[in-house]
Amino acid sequence: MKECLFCKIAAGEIPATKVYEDEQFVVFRDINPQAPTHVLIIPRRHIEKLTDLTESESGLIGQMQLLANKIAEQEGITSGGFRTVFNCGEGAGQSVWHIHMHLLGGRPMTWPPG
Ligand code: DGP
Repeated sequence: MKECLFCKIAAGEIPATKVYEDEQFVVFRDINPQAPTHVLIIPRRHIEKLTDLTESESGLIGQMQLLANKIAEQEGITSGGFRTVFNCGEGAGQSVWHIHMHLLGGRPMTWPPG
């Protein structure tokens, strides 16, 4: 998607601190981190929001979580606990219209989130 910020980051057209990338996914540090580790896991494929996922894409979220587990290990935040979050829709705080999983850790997490 030409005008999508995260598509541009995935393509390397806009700089970001990438911590992982492969053919399907890119992981980079959030520009406004809410925890010592705060990265965003995105599929390269442009999908606006969770509710746009189709049956054939249902495996994508599982793959993203497995990748989050791997990055959490890499970041050393597994034993302390971490959180993965999707915001879906404006009311939930989604501000970038390309699905992304937040991975946060490195500090105690409270509940409920704001
Ligand atoms: P959300 O509110 O769930 O749509 O999360 C969007 C996140 O994207 C937010 O935590 C800030 C982050 N973000 C926005 N613009 C940029 C950017 O240009 N670079 C990086 N690295 N992160 C960004």
